[in-house]
Amino acid sequence: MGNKVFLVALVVALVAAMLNNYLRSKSETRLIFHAEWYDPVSATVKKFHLSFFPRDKSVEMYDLRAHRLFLKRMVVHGVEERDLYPGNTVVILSRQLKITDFADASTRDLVTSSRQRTFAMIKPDAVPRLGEILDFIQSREFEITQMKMVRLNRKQAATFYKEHEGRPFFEGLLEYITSGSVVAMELTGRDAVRRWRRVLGPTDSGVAKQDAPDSVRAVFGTDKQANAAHGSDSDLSATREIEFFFPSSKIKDDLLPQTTAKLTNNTCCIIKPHAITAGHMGGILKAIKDEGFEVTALQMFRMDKVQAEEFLEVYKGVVAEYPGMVQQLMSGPCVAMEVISSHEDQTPTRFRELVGPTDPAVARELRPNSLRAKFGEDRVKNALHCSDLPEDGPLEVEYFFKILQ
Ligand code: 3AN
Repeated sequence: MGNKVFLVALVVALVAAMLNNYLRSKSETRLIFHAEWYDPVSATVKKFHLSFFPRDKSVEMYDLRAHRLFLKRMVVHGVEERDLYPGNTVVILSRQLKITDFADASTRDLVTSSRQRTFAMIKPDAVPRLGEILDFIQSREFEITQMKMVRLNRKQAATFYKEHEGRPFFEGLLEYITSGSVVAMELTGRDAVRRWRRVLGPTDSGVAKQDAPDSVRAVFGTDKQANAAHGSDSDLSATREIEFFFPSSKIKDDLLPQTTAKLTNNTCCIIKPHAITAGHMGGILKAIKDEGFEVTALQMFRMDKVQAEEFLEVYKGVVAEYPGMVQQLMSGPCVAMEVISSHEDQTPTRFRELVGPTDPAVARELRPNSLRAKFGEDRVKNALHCSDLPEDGPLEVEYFFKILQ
């Protein structure tokens, strides 16, 4: 009798657990994307359905050609919901997967509503305070998904501001916006167009100081013209303006705003993906400026495995962390910069000192004020790469700002 009761109870418990699991899996959010991976061994592009389960941040991959499960649901370190959108790449078990599309309508709705894009431009008067502005942007929960320092010529500026042609301030606006470097950015987030306009504040910085003292234009701007930053006024303008600075297909060179890299007497510095994700970009730029260096070119890149290996090739077989360094560099967006200073040919050596020892733990002991001491985690996630030898600087800057352009 006792055995019977026990058996019935066991069966009931099992059924209840199965039902619970079934109901949970039914109601659980699953984001599903089309993704591709180039398999160097078979020299073919493999196509997958990539699923992501926000509840436990696990992923699953289904091979679309072989019609079989390729990767059983598991938690993969470093893959976050915010990384999953068409056009981006994610690294799963050392494979760099390119997300090509949404695989169902609910994923499209969920992702597009939380990932609206807008265009922001930091104007010449505010570029010297870029670090502070990046902190401001990140603290307002915008993700910087593209970024490039450029200098507009008259024709490009007139095209960008064509809706203001004929207005009394048009000539002055062109003169001002072409007077120095600007930093163009794509910002992504929920309700990004409207929120960025609100964070910017009124057009006139004088009015902003009165009416919206916490806004970008109040804090960083001066007047109606030198008002620190621009923001798209609608979804349509955002698309046009993003395409103007970050074209999705090749356009005529004279229409594309050019990089500001000087290419000589410089050194190269890269902010690594982990430091960007951790929100250190602003802090790093502020520290570089405070120590008397100037960032004369800057651009966000997404490096693939071939590019990361090529760029880090000198460390192959020399540094034990080489494979980890490659993985880190291709794990998300990085920001490459050209750095100069008044020390001319001593810039690379002095900048290396500011960056500090390779190992952040050593840096914290020996050079607590160095950038790696402040922003690094370990020998691979050490926040920054910088040119080793003075002669490497111009070559590395050229790699990013000429070859990869
Ligand atoms: P917003 O950038 O706030 O949308 P718009 O689109 O009216 O303002 O003007 C575009 C840019 O033209 C402004 N950001 C500002 O730099 C410049 N501007 C607008 N109005 C004036 C003005 N009255 N005097 C000088 N510059 C102006």
